[in-house]
Amino acid sequence: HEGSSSFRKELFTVKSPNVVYTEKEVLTKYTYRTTSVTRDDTGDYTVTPRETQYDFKFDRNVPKVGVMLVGWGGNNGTTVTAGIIANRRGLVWDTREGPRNANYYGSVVMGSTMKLGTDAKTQRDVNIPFHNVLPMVHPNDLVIGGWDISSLNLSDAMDRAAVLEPTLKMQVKKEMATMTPLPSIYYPDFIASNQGDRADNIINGSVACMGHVDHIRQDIRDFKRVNNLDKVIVQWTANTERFADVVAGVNDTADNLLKAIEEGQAEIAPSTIFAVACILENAPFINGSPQNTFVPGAIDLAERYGAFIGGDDFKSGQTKMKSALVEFLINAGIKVTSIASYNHLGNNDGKNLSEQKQFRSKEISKSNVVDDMVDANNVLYKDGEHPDHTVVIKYMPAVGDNKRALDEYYAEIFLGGHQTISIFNVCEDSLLASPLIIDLVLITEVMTRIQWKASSNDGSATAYQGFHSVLSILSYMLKAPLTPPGTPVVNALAKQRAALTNIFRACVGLEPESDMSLEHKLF
Ligand code: NAI
Ligand code: DG6
Repeated sequence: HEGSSSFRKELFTVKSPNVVYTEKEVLTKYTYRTTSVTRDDTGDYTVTPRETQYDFKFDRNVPKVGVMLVGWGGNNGTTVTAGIIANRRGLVWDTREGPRNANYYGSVVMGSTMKLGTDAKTQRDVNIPFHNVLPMVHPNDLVIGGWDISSLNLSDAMDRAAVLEPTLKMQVKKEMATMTPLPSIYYPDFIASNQGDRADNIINGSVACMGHVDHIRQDIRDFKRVNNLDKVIVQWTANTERFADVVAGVNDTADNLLKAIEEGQAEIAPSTIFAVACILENAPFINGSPQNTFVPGAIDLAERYGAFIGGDDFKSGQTKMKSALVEFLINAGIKVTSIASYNHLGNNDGKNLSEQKQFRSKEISKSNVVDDMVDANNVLYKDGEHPDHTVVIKYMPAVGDNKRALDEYYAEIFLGGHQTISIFNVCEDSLLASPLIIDLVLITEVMTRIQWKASSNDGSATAYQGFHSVLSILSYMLKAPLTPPGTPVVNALAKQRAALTNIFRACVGLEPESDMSLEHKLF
């Protein structure tokens, strides 16, 4: 079992005139190389390689971080909490297949590696754990808290979720019984009516008001103070809400949104109230559900305060496979013509999604996930052409958290032939989502420690600043990635991972990962 302290040590130092280490920071001069393309009236392209110089400043000190989950008492909330406790204590438990021990499988940060470079002697790849590229918070060190409209303590809520083995639950029960979610805001119009019977832990009032924003802000402040934290990151892992209507004068700008909250407008969702509270409190806020929490006014507000936001909707199973498989098929020159995705599940998420408006939010976030891959291939697809794509979700209580996802990919191959690929994916949904919750926290936290400025050759001083408020770097973990207004959405999984990897590398002055391997080809 790996202790958390090792995460605070750096595994390597970079020897380069462009990289300077101080006690507190890594200062890097970085050349960002791109390719600029113009097209003239005759349709001919002119291609120009470009270089932009940036300075990056990375804070090496790993802070003490708290995570507050909205929907803490749900399946994801209880599973991720039990998982962190199990890892922290190095627990081992019996199953019918033998003993199992705590791990962080399914987390990119904790379970995957990155190629650092090539061994100077053997010319073989040197791979290191992802979490060792930059000094990061260890998930075992996270302090967890949060809110839920259900008052069950985390131990009883974990039993209700019915995800974990009894032999594991037994060992974390006592600690989890001491954890009780804070009361939350509940506007019944936004989640399914079938959730009403668990809403016994609520702050007064059933429409938006500034009192609710202030209440949540105070909760964050108290949590930070009581636990002596440097930073708090908040994630929405509560029920999927219906989409909010985007209405001019109500939620279209930051000022209108704040005014609408003051006036008690009925079209402001609880998740947007949490987002506003976090932005004002400068606590990064990530939306793990599909609804449009980040109405234009919320994004505008985040930009105004330079606060970090990210979303939407954890990408755990079916969509992750889809964004890898479709990218592969289309890049292999195979024309995907239809995708049929069926799900059935029996947990409380499935129950909530059994009502039309909440299902619709999920249908939207699951449906737009191959657009960029299709648009990128103008050999296979004409302008505006798109594969047929359907998404079905059914509530089947008997299967509990063991979600079934059945997918059929139908494609056109050489000379009018067809290829049909069927996938049947079964696993506990919350065991897939929990590591994503951890990754989102750890990566977001790193982003709070990176500063950049455009390098100036003329000696004029520009100030360091943070990344854009909308953290599109989190796209790998999210189904419907939120991007800075006007910028493209990338769903292709390999590209999302490359962005993550290469931004981390840039912070310590390393070139993007290259798979050219010329050292094995030119001799
Ligand atoms: P869940 O239904 O077990 O948990 C949601 C919790 O949120 C419940 O305990 C509920 O009482 C609470 N809640 C509802 N409204 C609230 C509010 N206004 N404030 C505070 N708490 C509130 O659902 P689960 O399985 O944990 O999923 C959570 C969310 O994550 C859902 O929206 C789901 O669609 C989304 N998601 C889950 C994935 C997975 O693989 N498990 C993947 C992608 C998204
Ligand atoms: C039904 O699909 C339930 C949903 O909450 C999903 O399980 C969840 O959004 C994960 O979706 P995906 O497509 O990433 O497996």
